[in-house]
Amino acid sequence: MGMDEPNREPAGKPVGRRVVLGMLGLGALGVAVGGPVSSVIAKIGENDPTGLSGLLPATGGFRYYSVVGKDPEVSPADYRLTVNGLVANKLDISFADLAAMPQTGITHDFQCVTGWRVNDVAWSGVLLSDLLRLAQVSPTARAVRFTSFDGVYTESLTMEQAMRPDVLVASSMLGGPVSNDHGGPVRLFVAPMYGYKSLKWLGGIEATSTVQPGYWEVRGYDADAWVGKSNGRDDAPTV
Ligand SMILES: Nc1nc2c(c(=O)[nH]1)N[C@H]1C(S)=C(S)[C@@H](COP(=O)(O)O)O[C@H]1N2
Ligand SMILES: [Mo]
Repeated sequence: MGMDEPNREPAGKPVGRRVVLGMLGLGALGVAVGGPVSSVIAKIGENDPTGLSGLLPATGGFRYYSVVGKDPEVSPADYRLTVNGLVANKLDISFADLAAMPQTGITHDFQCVTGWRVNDVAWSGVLLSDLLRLAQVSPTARAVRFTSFDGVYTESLTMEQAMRPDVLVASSMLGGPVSNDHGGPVRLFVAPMYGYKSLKWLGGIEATSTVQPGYWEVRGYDADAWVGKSNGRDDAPTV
């Protein structure tokens, strides 16, 4: 495994799934659910009021999270992204359309609110602000809602946050295409905020009049997920 290659957590590591689930007291649940261990950990870890998820073994790499049992699979050839809501020019664009737009690269740490962090991850893609400009967002739109083609996960940003130059509709990460596990072919990357803002398997962008709280936000996490400034669980440097 190369240095840049993400580790699937926890498979293939010396500390295996039984130990990890055991640490969380969830061995039986893991068996009963029968789903991917990563999604079990994601559910527990993100909802973990005890902080026990901080005891998960560090791998120095990403942990793959999905709140649904199975990763959705869409090839670049079949990929569509819609931009609609309070816009004058609705978009329904392909992977090739995105690739033909100006690309921006950002190298930035990626940090989950549960504590794991990957330093200096290379990302690239289209600025969200470019897409919103292309769609001619109405002045009445004060926020943006994102939907995943996993059918469940959602996220949101204020319009001001969405227009930042460090928010990407990313088609590349870690020096290659965004893998299916990481939310490919296209995911969001919200550099200054915790990982839960970086919605995977991006399918829809909707300009809305107000912030519509996303999947984790209706479950208690801050919509303003600035790393180091929200949730009171992190001492990382402020971006
Ligand atoms: N569709 C979708 N996007 C998602 C999630 C998810 O469960 N489903 N988890 C979020 C969380 S909490 C984090 S930390 C990152 C993890 O990204 P990774 O799976 O590429 O490591 O994805 C975010 N985006
Ligand atoms: Mo996360």
